[in-house]
Amino acid sequence: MGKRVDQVVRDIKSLKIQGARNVAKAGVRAIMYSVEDSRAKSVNGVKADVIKASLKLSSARPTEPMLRNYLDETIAFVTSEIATVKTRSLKKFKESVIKGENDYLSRMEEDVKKLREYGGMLLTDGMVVVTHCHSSTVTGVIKEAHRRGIGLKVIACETRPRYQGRITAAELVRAGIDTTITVDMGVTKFLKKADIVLVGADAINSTGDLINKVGTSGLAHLAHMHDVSFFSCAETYKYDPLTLFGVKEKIEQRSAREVWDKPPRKLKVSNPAFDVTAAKYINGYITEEGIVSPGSLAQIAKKKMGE
Ligand code: RUB
Repeated sequence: MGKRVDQVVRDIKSLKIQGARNVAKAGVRAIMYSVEDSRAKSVNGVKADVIKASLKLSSARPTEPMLRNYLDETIAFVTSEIATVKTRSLKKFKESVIKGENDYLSRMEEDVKKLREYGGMLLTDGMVVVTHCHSSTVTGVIKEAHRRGIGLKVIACETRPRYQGRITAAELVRAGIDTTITVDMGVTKFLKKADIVLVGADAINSTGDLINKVGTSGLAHLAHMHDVSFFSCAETYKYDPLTLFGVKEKIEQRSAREVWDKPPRKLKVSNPAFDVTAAKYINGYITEEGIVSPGSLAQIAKKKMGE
């Protein structure tokens, strides 16, 4: 299947590629590598390589439905191409799969552009915005508002144990935005004067609960306590259709070494990558289809993805 796909899988596992959108984009590009690097001599052979790549990619991080949704569309597309265009050459078939993947990447860009505009509607001059971890969607919304001349103060939680909050803080301060980084629990003090919390999303379930970086749910509770609005910036592809059938979103447990490289013997270390924020603590999802309530997200996503 090729070394390039394996490299992407390693980079996703090690968090060299992090954040659901970046993971999904890298996965879509990896499918193109699987087609380009395939040595198969038939369209069905290429399809088998695409399926192999897709299985490896989707298991790289279990809590990433956006990647899985695009991989599922890929398999459906490849299957229907084979079924409908039987006489086409191998070269043409490969070109059409690669074009399909490029179309997905363009769609992702169009969607996030719309989402940033909707997000901007919630932000006004002088607001204090709290965020957690690194979400490219959230930083995109904030930077777009800043570009339009809206002055914001951002508080970024550092996000133990992998410190993705530093990526957020560095990106925003480089963009010229007034940014403060705080140790995770230090955020309590800032919530007293915050106007809004904006976080990303790894997954959204059928009842509108949010699965995002561990610490998000605590932040939502604090926001609720201080009467601060809490929104998640998420393309509808973050919705996990399997949750409609009662499948629970699997929360990835990461290595204990990320928390403590040489812990005392017999110490138990818990390192979940994500947690679940109940829909009742979420004012809304900022999506490419508009700002929607947690209760309506699944319906809107289903319409977009097709039943
Ligand atoms: C990243 C994280 C982000 C979401 C959304 O966790 O929880 O909030 O993935 O990101 P990790 P985006 O660093 O473990 O991947 O908005 O870029 O999709």
